Amino acid sequence: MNTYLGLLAILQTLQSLVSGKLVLDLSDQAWRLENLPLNISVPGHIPSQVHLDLHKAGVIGNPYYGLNDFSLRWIGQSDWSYITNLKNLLRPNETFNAETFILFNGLDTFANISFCGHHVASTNNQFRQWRFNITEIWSKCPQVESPMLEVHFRSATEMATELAEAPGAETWPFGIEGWFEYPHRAFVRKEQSDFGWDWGPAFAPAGIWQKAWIVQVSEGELMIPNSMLDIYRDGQLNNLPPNQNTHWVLNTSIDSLTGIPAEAELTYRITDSTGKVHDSGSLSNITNGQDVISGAVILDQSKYKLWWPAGMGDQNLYNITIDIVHNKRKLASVQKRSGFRTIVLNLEPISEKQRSQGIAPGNNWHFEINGREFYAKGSNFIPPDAFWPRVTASRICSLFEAIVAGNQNMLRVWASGAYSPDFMYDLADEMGILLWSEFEFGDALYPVTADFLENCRQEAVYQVRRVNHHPSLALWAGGNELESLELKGVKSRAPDQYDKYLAEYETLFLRTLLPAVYGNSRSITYIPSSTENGYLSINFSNPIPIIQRYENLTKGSIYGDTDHYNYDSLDAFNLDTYPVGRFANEFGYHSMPSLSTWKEAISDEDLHFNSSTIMLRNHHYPAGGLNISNYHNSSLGMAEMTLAVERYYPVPQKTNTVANFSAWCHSTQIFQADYYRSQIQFYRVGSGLPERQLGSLYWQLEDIWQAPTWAGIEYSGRWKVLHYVAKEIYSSVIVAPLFNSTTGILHVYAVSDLWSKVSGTLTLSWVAWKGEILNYTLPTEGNGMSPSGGSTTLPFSIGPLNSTLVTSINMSSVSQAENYDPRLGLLVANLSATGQPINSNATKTFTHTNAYTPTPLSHATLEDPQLSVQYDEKNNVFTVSAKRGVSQWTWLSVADSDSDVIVIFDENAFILLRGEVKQVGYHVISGQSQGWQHRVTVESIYNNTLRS
Ligand code: BMA
Repeated sequence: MNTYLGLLAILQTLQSLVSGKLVLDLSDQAWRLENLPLNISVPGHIPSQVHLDLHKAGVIGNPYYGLNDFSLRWIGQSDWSYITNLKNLLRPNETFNAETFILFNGLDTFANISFCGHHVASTNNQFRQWRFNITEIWSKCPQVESPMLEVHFRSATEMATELAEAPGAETWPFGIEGWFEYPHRAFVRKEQSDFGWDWGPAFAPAGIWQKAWIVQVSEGELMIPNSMLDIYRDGQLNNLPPNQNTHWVLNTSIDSLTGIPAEAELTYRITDSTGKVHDSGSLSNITNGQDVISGAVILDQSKYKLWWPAGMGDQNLYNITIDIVHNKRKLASVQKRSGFRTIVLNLEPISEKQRSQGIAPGNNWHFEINGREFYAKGSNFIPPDAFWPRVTASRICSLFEAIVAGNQNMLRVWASGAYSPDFMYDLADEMGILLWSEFEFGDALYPVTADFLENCRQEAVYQVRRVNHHPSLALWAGGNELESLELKGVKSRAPDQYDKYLAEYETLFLRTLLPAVYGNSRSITYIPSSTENGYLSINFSNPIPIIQRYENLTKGSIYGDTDHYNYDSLDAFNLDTYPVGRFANEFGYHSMPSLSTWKEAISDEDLHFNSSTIMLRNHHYPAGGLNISNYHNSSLGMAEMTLAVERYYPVPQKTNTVANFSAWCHSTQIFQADYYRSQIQFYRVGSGLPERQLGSLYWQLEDIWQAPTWAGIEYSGRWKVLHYVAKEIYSSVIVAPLFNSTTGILHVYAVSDLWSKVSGTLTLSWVAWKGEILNYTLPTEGNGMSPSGGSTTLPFSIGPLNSTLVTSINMSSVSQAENYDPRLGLLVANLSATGQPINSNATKTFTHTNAYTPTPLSHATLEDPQLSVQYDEKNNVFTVSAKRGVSQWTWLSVADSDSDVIVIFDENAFILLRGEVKQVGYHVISGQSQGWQHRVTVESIYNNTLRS
């Protein structure tokens, strides 16, 4: 399916190019990549980047190996040329009166293009599609048979410095630009993390990173470089929840390289996935600006099935074909696959009705799909590779499978990487993953010269039009943490200049990007910043309808979404330190990748925790941000992980250094997962509290390379402990023990994100580390516990998309209680409930186990659970059991010798009680190693720390 999809995307692009025109795919040309001063001339490719081509030619080693992030910086700091001789290019003559164009879907970044020795153009934006008419130049070199096409790239890091140092260039207070490796990225419309980020390397690559063509269009023909399709409810306005009972509007707008005849018409044809035609006809309200033609039609809503995200219904998709017709002749045809849905980020004031339901005043900040509130469960997506041309559809497909398997329904595609390729949206459409998308601006303020703004506007218009038809597109945000970090930063660092920078911020993010969205889409919400307090007012009769709230807050009211990073691990499980808001769009802590993943990138002698190579691959600098005094202080990131492990878990003490390193890496992952679980369940409980919290997207889904980062999925595709734990805590119905350290009370909640009521029971048992269930009654508050044989069973019911407090236990009086049992280990909570999955009438049983450990494992007297694992060949599952004590963080893994095979288990990092037997399925995501199943190992945190 993956390769097929990749091909389909390319074919779809070409299809619109080919009919009736001559198209030369520049990927098929023989290219040279040259740097003559460095004496380098090797084969080049399209789409590609310099590092990839140099690696392919054997000039450099694997850029991801060891410290190549540093030693290969000369590549990003040099200029490079891609050169080819074009054969097969036709000469216009009397019978073939064609115009000739070069079309680049992406140039990274500062390119000077020449054709036949003549300058064509200079470019300065990685994210724009570049279209150049070279008809005149072509006519200027009549003798040349096979003209030379040259694309010369200037070093982006050097250009950034030049732009920043140019007379009159904008400046900002120190620290406003999040500066990781190379400075001045704000001047450059290039993937911002190419200059380094706290989770990634700084290669600053260059190249023709997207497809490119030469197109010859003869008179009367059209060539379509980009087009927009918008499906929305009649009367819908961006940012406002639409009426779900109105018909659909299909609006389209199509770009053309050559002039569209004045009387041209538009027709449409809609088929479902079986090819059945649903509807066809003509579009009305045609406007024709020659280089762009638009039209719209109302579609009967009863004819179309809705598109739903994963877990909420089917992903119904339709193929929509729009033809440009003139004098009954089809001049061009555009085909897009789309879906019928509304997705809105509701930022409206809390209504009286909501107030009467116990929701705190302020504003909403949650998503609604087809008019329904839902709990957004997910994570943040960063560029999956420092070199996009090698990101395949199958890589994305595998990540998306992990998202769906992980019970997630939304990804925030973080600003400051690159706009997602078409195949990524295609896969998301098919798999039901909502993509919160962002313009590529982040952790900086940006220039506002007329040129810069126009460059950004062009970029935004192209990208919005390119992807608007995808039902998975959930939102456009202006950039990353601009309001919450950047504007606040200016206020504290240079309060007297706040008004100036605020005005500049609004110029770009409200007056430039917002119209780019609203002018090309009625279906998608726009917010200027990923983390924000929403709007103060919205009025569509104003040219810029939104007035942002910023710090205009009323005490007791709740606004906006939150992010949360606290690297003092002492606070990790102190719920009072977590933000209370309507939606958590970022939160996290870093951890190490596994030994097998490290081995892919560093040498054996570097396999110890604080080896220089590992420390230098840790780009997480001290909490509170980077400044001159702590720049390159990588050890801090390492220390944060070490301290957290020592604080909460027994410390690995293996005598074999590599085994000990591996155990340490694993322990950092356990802390990370534990911390995220604590936050995710806290946020989910908030769905039933006054904050009416309706989303949590943790930082971050996956890795860009092998390094200590916030990721839950390693570069190799292996799941860290985090992804397994997130999968479990994102199950629809969960039990969540929340301990309030101020009051000393443990509140046990049941939470459900289903859309109808759920009822069930909760069984609570105190279990000693040796494994026996203690016959122990606890001092309780609210719902009293009625013990029977050591365990207590309590009934509960939860309303739709809500949480309910099942019981409260006063932990401060536990140790003083008369029947206190000093063997107290952990409180195990088992939930079993019945209810209806979303969009289904069937009844299903939901189960979930969670635990609360009053004493951190670092201070507990853990027992050897005597774990064993057997591969059950007949059922193709692993049978895991614990003979003795409690097994905490039970971890199945493939043997080191089988690291060629990458396996995902259906469950991992779970609790296993004494005598408990669990069957665990799996699937292989890549590689093979004969008979690996028989060598799978199982360990608990006890074994991980055991001296051996
Ligand atoms: C937030 C993100 C990223 C960053 C992450 C971890 O600031 O938006 O910019 O990588 O936290 O520090």
